[in-house]
Amino acid sequence: MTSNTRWNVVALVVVLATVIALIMPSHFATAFDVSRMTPVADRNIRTGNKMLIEKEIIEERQVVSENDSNSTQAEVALDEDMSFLDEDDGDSDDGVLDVNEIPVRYDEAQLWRVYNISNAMSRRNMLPLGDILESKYGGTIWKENSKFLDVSIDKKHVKAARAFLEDHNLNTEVLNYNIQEMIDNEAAVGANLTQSEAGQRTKKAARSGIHWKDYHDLDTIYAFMREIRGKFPNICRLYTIGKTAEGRDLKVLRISENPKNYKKIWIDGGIHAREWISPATVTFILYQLMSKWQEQPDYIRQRTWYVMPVMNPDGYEYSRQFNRLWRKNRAPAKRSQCLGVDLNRNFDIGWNGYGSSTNPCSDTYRGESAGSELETDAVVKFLTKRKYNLDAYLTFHSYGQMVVYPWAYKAVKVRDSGVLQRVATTAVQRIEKKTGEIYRASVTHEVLGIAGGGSDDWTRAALGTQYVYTIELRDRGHFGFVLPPSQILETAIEGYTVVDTVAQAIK
Ligand code: 0X9
Ligand code: ZN
Repeated sequence: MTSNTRWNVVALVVVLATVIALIMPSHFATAFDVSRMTPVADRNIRTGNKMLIEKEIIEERQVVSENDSNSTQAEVALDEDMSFLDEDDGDSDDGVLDVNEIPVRYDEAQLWRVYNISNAMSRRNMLPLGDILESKYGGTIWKENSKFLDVSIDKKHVKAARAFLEDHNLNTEVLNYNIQEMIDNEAAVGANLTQSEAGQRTKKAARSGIHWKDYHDLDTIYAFMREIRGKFPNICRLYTIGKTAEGRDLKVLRISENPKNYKKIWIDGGIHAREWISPATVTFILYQLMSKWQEQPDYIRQRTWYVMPVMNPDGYEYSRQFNRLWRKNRAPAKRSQCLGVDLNRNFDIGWNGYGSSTNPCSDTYRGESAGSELETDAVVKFLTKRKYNLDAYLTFHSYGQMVVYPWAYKAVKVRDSGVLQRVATTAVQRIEKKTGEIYRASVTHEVLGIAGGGSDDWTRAALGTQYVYTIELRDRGHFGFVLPPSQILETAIEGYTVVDTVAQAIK
């Protein structure tokens, strides 16, 4: 290029940029002037709560979503596989700035463990500690139990939050100094581990592309379920039991040689979006069940398995694309700009009680009413129809390394808690032999505190299922939700050990 032509190109770019800036001044200002945002907007960006920045944008958006709903109607009529391939992935292409689509970063945000929280919480006139750290210091609660609270604090609040905790004599340990670094490492390690055979992070190693060296997107997980159905058409059935608020399918795979007579075991994962090890473990369980089906013992083959790896697909995809620490689903609230309901507070058991929030901006928001969410409703209806012979309900979460059983909504044990404790103890002993990891077996309320609205308690109370367990997978707090991909396989083996033990316990 001659220097004359180069100058002509530069001049043309400058003129074009000026024209565009003149045509769309408000969009430029709102998109890039972060300093104009109020603290509330700031908080909503951090937590990924839905919020459009200007009124005119909200109006524009309403028109777009009307069009969207028309196309969704048409898509529902498609054949199951096609509708999956054609589904709306939630990406809007309308050029509107939506803070939900700005990836949330956690640069130099710290992860803390605060001890002796029950002392602080029992003081009169004091909000629960978690609420204060959330609302005043931009904290995100990772884990709360009777002994400690794990909370991440944004860089800009670290100093003030530390002073607050010191003022209240709350002993605090820093578990991690840079959460973003941990998230970046998780992605980089996954990419490296898959490099040798696949070339890149999500590249397919087999037809569905599934493996357990990295975490996968929803498409890959659903493709894997279809792949299993395709390989075992006589014993598998793939259900779409409902749709999410963003139009994604809710999928369950049934495996059975005799659905009418065999005892049933339900397994789910991904109720909480950020607990990525859960869907990874549940897909591994599927693989483990099916890879040597013919050689499986009777206590595996003579069961009907229902497996739902991702109960919260919208939240899961949101946590992959925009906010690694997102927990809830992505349903809009009626009277708030904040999005999302904690599905494990939305079931109709102790819904109105302790351990959940009525605030739509909270991470433990219980929803408008019990069973208000599409995901909850779909699972409740599906399971209720199949309650006969439903002997086990296993739901995978993270983190904490625990196998817990009802009740969680009240400080009481189920009448056969001795049996549940014994089977859980067997499972944790077998885990220790296999991988050396220590899991704890216990009734839920003793180790995790009281919380209503859980899927586990609901299944036990409403359907009378005997072996109801919530399994909190790895780790014990070092990486928390951001468990390195190098630990997926061993953790998944631990999950499978619980499944195998429970299947054996069923008579
Ligand atoms: O609080 C939860 O929903 C679960 N812990 S997590 O950190 N994965 O969110 C524990 C669920 C135990 N059961 C009930 N609370 N019903
Ligand atoms: Zn969870």
